Amino acid sequence: MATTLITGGTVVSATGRGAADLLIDGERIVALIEPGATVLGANLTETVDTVIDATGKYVIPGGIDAHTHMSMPFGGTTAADTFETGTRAAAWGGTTTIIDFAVQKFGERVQDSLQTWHDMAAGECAIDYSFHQIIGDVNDESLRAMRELPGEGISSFKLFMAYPGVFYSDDAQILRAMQTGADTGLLTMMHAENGPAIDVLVGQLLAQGKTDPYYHGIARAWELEEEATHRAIMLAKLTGAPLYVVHVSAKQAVAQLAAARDRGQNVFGETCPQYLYLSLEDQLGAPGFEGAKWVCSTPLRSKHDHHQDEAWQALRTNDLQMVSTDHCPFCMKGQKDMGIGDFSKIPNGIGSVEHRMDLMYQGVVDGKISLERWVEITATTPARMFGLYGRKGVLAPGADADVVIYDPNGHTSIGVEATHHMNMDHSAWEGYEIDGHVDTVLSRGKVVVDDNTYLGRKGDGRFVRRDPCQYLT
Ligand code: DUC
Ligand code: ZN
Ligand code: ZN
Repeated sequence: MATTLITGGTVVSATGRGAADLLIDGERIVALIEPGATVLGANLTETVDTVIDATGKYVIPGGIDAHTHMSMPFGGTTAADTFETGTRAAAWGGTTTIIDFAVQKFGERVQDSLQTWHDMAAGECAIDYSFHQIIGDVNDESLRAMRELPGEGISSFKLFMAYPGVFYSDDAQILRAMQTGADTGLLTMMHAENGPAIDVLVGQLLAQGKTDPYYHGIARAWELEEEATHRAIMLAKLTGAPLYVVHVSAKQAVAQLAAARDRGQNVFGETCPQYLYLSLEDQLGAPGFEGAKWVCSTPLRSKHDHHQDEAWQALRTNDLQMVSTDHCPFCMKGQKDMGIGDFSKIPNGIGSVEHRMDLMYQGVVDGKISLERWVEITATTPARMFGLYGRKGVLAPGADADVVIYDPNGHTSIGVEATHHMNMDHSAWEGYEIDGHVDTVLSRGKVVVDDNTYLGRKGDGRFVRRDPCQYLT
């Protein structure tokens, strides 16, 4: 097995930082050692196969993006990144594991949908991957099938309170699925927006001739995110189901989660970079049809209501526990443009899988979160939350050697112009400048990105079976 020593860097974990060398044997980390240590009288730098100099740089666990949608059929089209292109872009950006969503469509068997996602991803991925299971048709058979998921290495499932006629579950279905989830040791993930009420508002806005992308954000009012979040929390309380609310954007939804946590309930929330940086007015309200680039659900919120500040604050106080991307990219040409003249036909989704680590690092530079919290919300908590900890999310003996060497003195320009690697004809982040740079990325001991050169291969990434989720209160 080849040995690698990452030397001279500052190793950063969720709890601290310090000078240490990282010794890797094959796919695993074997030791964190004092810089310049000797083993059996020999200097390690002379005995290992490869030495990587990380002087002046941070050495962190590879990022885990726990919310992606590669090749997802949605909104009359299919998300533009495949497992091949999307995981390659993720690797470029310092993410070494994704957890994507297998989608059970209405009328489909859960097992068949999971197999479909395995077939789509197998042999295609540049980095390791796992799946959550979307239950899009809660019925007796799918509830039975949910009981098989832990045996398949799947420890979480997702329901939608939005998208009536597509993925939507009503309250009775949610209650039953949560009961089964609680009983089976599965974490319930929830898209919390009141879909039927949104559909009424969409119809009314369109009837008034309000067809621009901006009105996507008006129809999906924060009240309908707050209400659904509250309802999900109450149903979870009743059933004893731990609850994880995805893509939280409204400060009022954050407050619902915080209040439930204060009462001692096992509820958690993720937010996404778009809700920390972008707004209803500046992006969704861009001139003409431009705003379509930022149509996603939950939607971007008003910059006048301090949702962004509250989300950063919640990340600091652990009222929100982690940051994923909800990576679901659609091109403007041939996909987003289906909604010219009717915002409700714009496929919902933003592509960010490549930029999450950088965008969150900018939060460190800007004084919004600490360096340690950066590691925690992008790697360590996702690993714990979703049953990967020990193997992923930590630099410790026995863990997979998924490692990012991050250069705080480097610089990253984001956008199509700067040649991003996602399969998109635009970037939701065009022009963003980051005061840091992903320098080197190792996936299970193999260097996949080295100083702006991609060295990975499709098929290097493996499916990772997950343990039960670890609920952090
Ligand atoms: N929201 C999105 O923006 N895209 C995918 C699905 C979702 O809920
Ligand atoms: Zn969603
Ligand atoms: Zn999603």
